Amino acid sequence: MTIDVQPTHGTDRVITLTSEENIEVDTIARYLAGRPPRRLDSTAWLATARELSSNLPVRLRQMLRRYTWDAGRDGVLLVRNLPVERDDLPDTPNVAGSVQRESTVPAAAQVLVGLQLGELIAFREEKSGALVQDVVPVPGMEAFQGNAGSVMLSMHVENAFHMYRPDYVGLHCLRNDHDNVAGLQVASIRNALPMLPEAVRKVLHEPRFFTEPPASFGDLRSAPQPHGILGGSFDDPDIRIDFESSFPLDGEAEQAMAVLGDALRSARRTFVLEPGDLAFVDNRLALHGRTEFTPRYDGRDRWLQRIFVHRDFRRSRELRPEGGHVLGSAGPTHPSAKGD
Ligand SMILES: O=C(O)CCC(=O)C(=O)O
Ligand SMILES: [Fe+2]
Repeated sequence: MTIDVQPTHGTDRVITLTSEENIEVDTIARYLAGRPPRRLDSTAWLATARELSSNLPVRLRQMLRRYTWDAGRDGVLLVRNLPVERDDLPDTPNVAGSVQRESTVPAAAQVLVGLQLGELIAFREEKSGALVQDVVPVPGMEAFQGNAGSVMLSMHVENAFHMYRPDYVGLHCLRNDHDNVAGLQVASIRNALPMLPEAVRKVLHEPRFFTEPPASFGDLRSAPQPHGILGGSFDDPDIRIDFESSFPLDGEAEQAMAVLGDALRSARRTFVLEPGDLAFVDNRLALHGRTEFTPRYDGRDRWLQRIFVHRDFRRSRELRPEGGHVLGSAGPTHPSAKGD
């Protein structure tokens, strides 16, 4: 994190690996990356990764454990100084839907850390169901409200429409943008809540909103269920909203959503990630987005790799055929569906 054009904020959950710890993680990740079948989505490879993840440095495991106990006020965990092969790093991909399938050292390191938080999951309709996905700017998609764009990406809970949305979103920076201005933005309901009048909070807890799934999610689109934006504890609620695809069902709900939007904007923090930074966002407590940046499409553009983690793998079993890691849809299958 550098303090450059965009303000960069701290989080109360952060660990910077020492150079010894960096070497330890590098050694495990390098070994793992070479294990057959060297495929990130393979059950056998993941089984090896799961076992090796308990050999991560103890200080890192303690921080991960602390984060799963309580994600802190910001809902963000920042793991810094992970091994990235700066000199050997290939060009940043620049095609839509780009994913990682083969085990590389940075992807292996990210999977190792993620597996200490829970289990990796993906959605069949999104990024072709890959467990490690590229977040890169794509030519012609600059204005797209998704991770292929480079304009300001509006704040959202990841897959807010989905009942089994990720508990954690892990974003691992391999390269930041040329100008070092692209920032991951995070706004937690814990920081926003004190700004909300009680009457507004009550409305936000009621099922007076719905969230539309993207077209690629097929049949889920037909009947989005009304839901509360806030849920669970009144004093320390979960949050479920995507400012691009969540809608109020009445005037009062609309007003409450606007007040919430203002509070979240004030609570928003920006993290300009550096290569080797892995940020986790607690997707139950916080929204995320991204500031604007200017891609050059010269192979040196911003490149994050993304994983989704479920803390309780069992919960989503009904949508995971054969107990695998990829969630299908609840209804009939849509073999032609493509995600982004
Ligand atoms: O580009 C970023 O920092 C975040 C993009 C994003 O929202 C995502 O990949 O889920
Ligand atoms: Fe996102």
